[in-house]
Amino acid sequence: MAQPVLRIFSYLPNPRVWKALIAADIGGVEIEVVGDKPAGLGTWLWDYDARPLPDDERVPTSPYARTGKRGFSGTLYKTDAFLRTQPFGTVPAAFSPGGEVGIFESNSILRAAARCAGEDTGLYGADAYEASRIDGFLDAGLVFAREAQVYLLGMDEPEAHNHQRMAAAYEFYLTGVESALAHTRFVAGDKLSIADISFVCDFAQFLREGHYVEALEAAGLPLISADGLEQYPRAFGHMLELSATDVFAARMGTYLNWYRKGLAEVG
Ligand SMILES: N[C@@H](CCC(=O)N[C@@H](CS)C(=O)NCC(=O)O)C(=O)O
Repeated sequence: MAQPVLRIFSYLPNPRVWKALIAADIGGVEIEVVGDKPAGLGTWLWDYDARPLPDDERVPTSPYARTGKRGFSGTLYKTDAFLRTQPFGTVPAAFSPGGEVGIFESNSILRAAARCAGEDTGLYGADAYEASRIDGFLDAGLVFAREAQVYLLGMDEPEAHNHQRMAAAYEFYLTGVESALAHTRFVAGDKLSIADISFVCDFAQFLREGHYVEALEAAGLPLISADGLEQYPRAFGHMLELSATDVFAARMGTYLNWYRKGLAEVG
């Protein structure tokens, strides 16, 4: 088997990890994935050589003990080497073979996968201009995804303030993607690129707001994506179409089945 071009450590499954895996599959390169279910990652040593820690090493006096900052509450165990290579201390955390270079932010891990796969895939555009346009979509997507992260993490007790920010970010991002798709077959142009991959994975994750209808209702807040198919038909259609293709479905599995089922029921 070919040598992996990257190692990724993360909780699994994770749509942010799928981004790089889909690009790697298209490019015919290997990515090694190491991790555990979300609740399990608190018992792991976060490192290039990540591994589950035995109970007696998970103590407050451990030199690796750190307080979770985003999405994880309580203690996490991160090595100094992890924090040197991953300065924000987040997962997914990617590494060059051997662990010397840390790559963070799922969009940049996706870029790394596309770059390692080579230019022939066309995933990162044909020239500096196309690549930069693709970067623009990835940047806009990150702003959207960050808002979605705060919104979804707050679903225990949805707050009007977060909901308002999410609704504005959704409208801004979806309007842009919808507008782009009015002119080209794919998000950044006439070929599939990492802009499409990032969009599909982040957007599919955002749609999980639909799992919290009751919590939103209790807080008197509407589902932001409720009329999405009518409001942004190209963007929603693109996400649904691409996620059903073999290469996306191989990584995304049944993740969107609940959403497709809901659409079918509405008719
Ligand atoms: N925008 C980042 C988000 C990464 C992120 O925020 N990861 C969180 C988990 S969802 C994390 O690793 N938190 C570590 C901590 O709580 O210390 C990406 O796309 O990779």
